[in-house]
Amino acid sequence: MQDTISRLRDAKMTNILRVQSAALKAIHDYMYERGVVQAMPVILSPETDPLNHPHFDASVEYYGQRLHLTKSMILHKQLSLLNGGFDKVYVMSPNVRLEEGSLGGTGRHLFEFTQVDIELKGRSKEDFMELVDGMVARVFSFVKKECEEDLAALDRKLRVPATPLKVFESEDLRDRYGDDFEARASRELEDPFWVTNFRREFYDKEDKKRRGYYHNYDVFWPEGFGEALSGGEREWEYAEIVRKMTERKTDLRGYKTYLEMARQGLIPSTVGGGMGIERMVRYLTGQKHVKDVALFPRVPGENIAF
Ligand code: ASN
Repeated sequence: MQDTISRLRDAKMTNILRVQSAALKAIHDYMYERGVVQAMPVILSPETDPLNHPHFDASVEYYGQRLHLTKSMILHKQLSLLNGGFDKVYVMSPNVRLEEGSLGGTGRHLFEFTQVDIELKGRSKEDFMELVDGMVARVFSFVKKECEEDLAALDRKLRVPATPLKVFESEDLRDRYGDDFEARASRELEDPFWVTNFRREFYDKEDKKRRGYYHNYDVFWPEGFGEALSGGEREWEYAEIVRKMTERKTDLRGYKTYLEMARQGLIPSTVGGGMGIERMVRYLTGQKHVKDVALFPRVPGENIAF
């Protein structure tokens, strides 16, 4: 309990929360100006992101229905764009991912966190990158201007990144830095940067003519802070979705409505991604671990005090 009390009383937490407030205001203002409508988060659903890596189940039974805590709102983002009246959406989305305890020490993982999750209909990955570059520049310049004293108290010198952010192919970085290219490039480059083409979830688009090439991407923070955002152009064709779910051993029975919509050709062609808020605030404030920017941190493998 003592740890919780010290955390809640820590003067540093004031500076961090002020930076976070400024960053969130900058994001909301920017989205509003760019005509991206805000949807509210869902927390329990019969269908959610399968997450193609090991984790524990987080679901409850309610009146005979199995409901999953949201791992990401990717499927909901896609379906929200069925509405013909808007073509850009974002959500401040809480995610619960019961990760294995081995991730507790990465500095980047909480098993409950928030991402600003964005999706655009009928746009390309270049359009999405342009939108996110603008968001990053806006957040950094606003925080730098508004939170001068907080940054000084945290001994943090913030550099407003030069945009457009650089874009690298993952294969090129692998050639240059080896298999550990994400961590090494994040340590060596000065500004946040994009990396394209990762084999990931079924919903990230794989090139039909060039199998094994994915039209997706991550953004990385520099100074070794690592992954900031991931996303991609999306699969929307039924046959591709089923093929990729099967390849990833995803249980199709968990995706009844989504698959039926895909079968009827209703999934719109979209592009998007999500940026972790705690990771962004960790970088803005220069903290060691994402738990240092959370009032009530949930670290993989650790007991929660409150
Ligand atoms: N938000 C991510 C995306 O849009 C998905 C995720 O967090 N797993 O691709």
